[in-house]
Amino acid sequence: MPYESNFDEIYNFVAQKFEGENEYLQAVREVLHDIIPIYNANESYKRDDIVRRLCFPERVIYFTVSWMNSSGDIEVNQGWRVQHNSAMGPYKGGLRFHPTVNLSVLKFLAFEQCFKNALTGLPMGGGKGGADFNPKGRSDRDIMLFCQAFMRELQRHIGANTDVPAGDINVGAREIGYLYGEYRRLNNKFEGVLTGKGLEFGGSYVRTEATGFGLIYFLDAVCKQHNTDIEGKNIVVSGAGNVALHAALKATQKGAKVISLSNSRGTLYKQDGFDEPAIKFAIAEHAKSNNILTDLADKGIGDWKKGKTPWHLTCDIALPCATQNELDKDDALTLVNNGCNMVLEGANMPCTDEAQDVFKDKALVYVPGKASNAGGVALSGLEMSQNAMFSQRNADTLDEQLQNIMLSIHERCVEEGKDTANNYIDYMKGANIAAFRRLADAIVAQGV
Ligand code: NDP
Ligand code: 2IT
Repeated sequence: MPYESNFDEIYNFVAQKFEGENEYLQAVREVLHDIIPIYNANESYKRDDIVRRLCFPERVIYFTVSWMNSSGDIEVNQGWRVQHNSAMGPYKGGLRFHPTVNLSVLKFLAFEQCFKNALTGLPMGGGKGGADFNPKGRSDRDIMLFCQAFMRELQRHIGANTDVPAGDINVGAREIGYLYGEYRRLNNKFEGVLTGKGLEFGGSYVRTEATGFGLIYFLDAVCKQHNTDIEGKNIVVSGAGNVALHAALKATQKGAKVISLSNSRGTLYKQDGFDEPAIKFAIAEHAKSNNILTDLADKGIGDWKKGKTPWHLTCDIALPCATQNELDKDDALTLVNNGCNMVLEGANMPCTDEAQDVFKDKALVYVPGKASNAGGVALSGLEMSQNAMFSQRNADTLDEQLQNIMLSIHERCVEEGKDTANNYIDYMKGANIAAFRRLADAIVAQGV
């Protein structure tokens, strides 16, 4: 029987099942509003109960990581892999090591990842994993020992055609190398089971840069759409990791002024914008340093504002690139009052629901991460196809492919999110609907 529904009915059902999983429910809410009208208008979506099914991960894997650190002490951590949906391809999504990691956080990330991956147009399902391990201040040896213990558990659940993890917060090239080495030793085979690998063992050019660069390619498209240019704009960036630094680099190369970077301890402010050498220094050193931003401040590059977030700074464009819910309603109001007119997410779900309401209310350009940060996973998809062919494409070709993917995501968002009457593009709505149609069609085609 075709099954008509509405937001309250579906949301309450999900909220009751996953009580207390606040981040997960937030991510579900942000999608449901936009996709329910599409669902109700489609007989096969209703017949197959697509929306409710999409709100449940296909599989959640939990494991304990008991490991011996380099001092000989036993440590115990919790590890997960959430395999949300595989209708479009192998589960695909990063691994996060951070003390705030819990099931709700990983479920929200896996859910978002399904929509993001659908937007790339590549054959990838969605998943996410990680552990509550805090790598900050740990020796390289401890990081290696933890990665190996984590992979000993994870390896039985993944594979090049099953589930392909990658990096996320605190999981970069070094960790992917250690994880991959352990997988290879245990399984005695080369396969593209992880992305973000080193260039010497199946990695892809441009994967490291792809999320940040892709964000700026998307920003370029947004600027064109709104008859403006990135050149000369003041940009506030939060975070000082992979995404933030590569976004800052590309924006600077395009003539914008990036006036901030930040981390969990504070903000580095540079009124006339960081120059390319400073950002390149941060990129080269950030994996080795405990606080690359205070290192820069010590070199006389910028003012270190301890304990401050960057949202009080006057800017044209804000790019939150650190973590979920880092920008709340008050921050949004401050940005708007200071003249900011575009917010593009580099991180996953960095703006709270209330912050998004402010942006919508003030008709700001607001782009959700599932669209604007999709460049990273898109390059991961290209790494998978290179691995499948035992080949390696050159950097220029891949950079061009990345630009084309970001442009096509932008186009799809505009098609589905255009509100002609009010001359406004609702990028969240556009991204949700474009992704949902692809996901829902894949699920319907494969039967219940
Ligand atoms: P990194 O580990 O390289 O950098 C994370 C940055 O965010 C650091 O500067 C870190 O500061 C800061 N940060 C982390 N947690 C917090 C917190 N609770 N409060 C304040 N600052 C925090 O991670 P990435 O750059 O890879 O990831 C950043 C965001 O981008 C995440 O939301 C991730 O999910 C998303 N993303 C990443 C992709 C990728 O390819 N890497 C792809 C798409 C999205 P500190 O060092 O002080 O902890
Ligand atoms: O959030 C994300 O898209 C990522 N962390 C990258 C996932 C991937 O598989 O490359």
